[in-house]
Amino acid sequence: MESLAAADAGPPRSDAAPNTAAAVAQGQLTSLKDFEVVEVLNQDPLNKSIALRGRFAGRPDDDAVLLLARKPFDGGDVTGLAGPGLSLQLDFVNDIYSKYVGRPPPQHSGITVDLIYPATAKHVQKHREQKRIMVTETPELYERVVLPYIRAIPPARLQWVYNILEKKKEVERLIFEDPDPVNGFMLHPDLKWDQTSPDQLYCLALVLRRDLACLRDLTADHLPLLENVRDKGCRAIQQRYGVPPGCLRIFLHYQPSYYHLHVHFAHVALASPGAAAGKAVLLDDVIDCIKTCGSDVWRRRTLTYQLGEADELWRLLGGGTQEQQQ
Ligand code: G7M
Repeated sequence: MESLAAADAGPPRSDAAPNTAAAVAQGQLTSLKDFEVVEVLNQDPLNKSIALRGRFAGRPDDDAVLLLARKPFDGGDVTGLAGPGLSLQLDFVNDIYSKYVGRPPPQHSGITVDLIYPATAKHVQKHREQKRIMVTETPELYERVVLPYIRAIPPARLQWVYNILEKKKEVERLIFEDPDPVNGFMLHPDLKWDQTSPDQLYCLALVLRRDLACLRDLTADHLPLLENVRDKGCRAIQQRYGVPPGCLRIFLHYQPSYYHLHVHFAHVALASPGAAAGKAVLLDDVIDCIKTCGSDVWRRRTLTYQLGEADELWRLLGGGTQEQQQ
């Protein structure tokens, strides 16, 4: 789809470019008046979200990815929502059943807006609707194809991680920190969570050490690290948000998007696609597997997981071949 907003946008304003870029970098964007939608990348009616590709006026070469999602309801504040502030327009009545379109008061009508700018082709691909396939990665495929792929990823992709670890960004969002250089980690709310309702809780633990890329690197040497992240992460979440360990789904992604070891803590009630089989591996299973099957089990195992068709790994792993064999 070309230029959804182009009709109203008028010619690009030459003064907008530097201001917009600086405002985005400094987190001072107050509206999207200079933003032009170029493409709807994906829509998810279930999660009430949409992913858009667009450009800012005066910056025709820089893509932006904009993720819009309706905020979940806050069950603690129902009187403010289902009260006089909610205006109703009838859709239909049938016997005892009726349906309306409701316009909530301003404090209940927010959406979350995630912006990636400037976005790389990888970001655009990641958020574009695509066919998913399952691939089976043998240890041999890992050594020959996946490991070289991981090693070739430019370090700049991890800049946001290093910004957190060096306390240059998200400092005020820090939930917990264990500064131990070997077993330490930092715990923050994940980008995906706006911290409004604890039953949508989603936190991310980033390990401090920089020599572990993903699940395949984990051995018995890392059991103290993994158990430390689990135990202290759970405790910190319970203290801060009142969510007990039994309500947490704690997992790693394989494949992850970012190859610096990190652990997801998500409320068990959250039906997130990232928690699906073929993507999430429970931290307790990672630990138990090492204990019961041996230190190098994650190097020796064949792992089956989902990939998007647009993912470079899919092509490198012989995209289509495995699918045709089914
Ligand atoms: O798939 P993978 O395991 O690599 O997931 C990475 C996680 O990092 C996702 O859940 C993202 O939502 C989260 N994330 C990504 N970025 C760029 C940021 C960020 O800048 N800050 C925080 N707090 N989380 C992020």
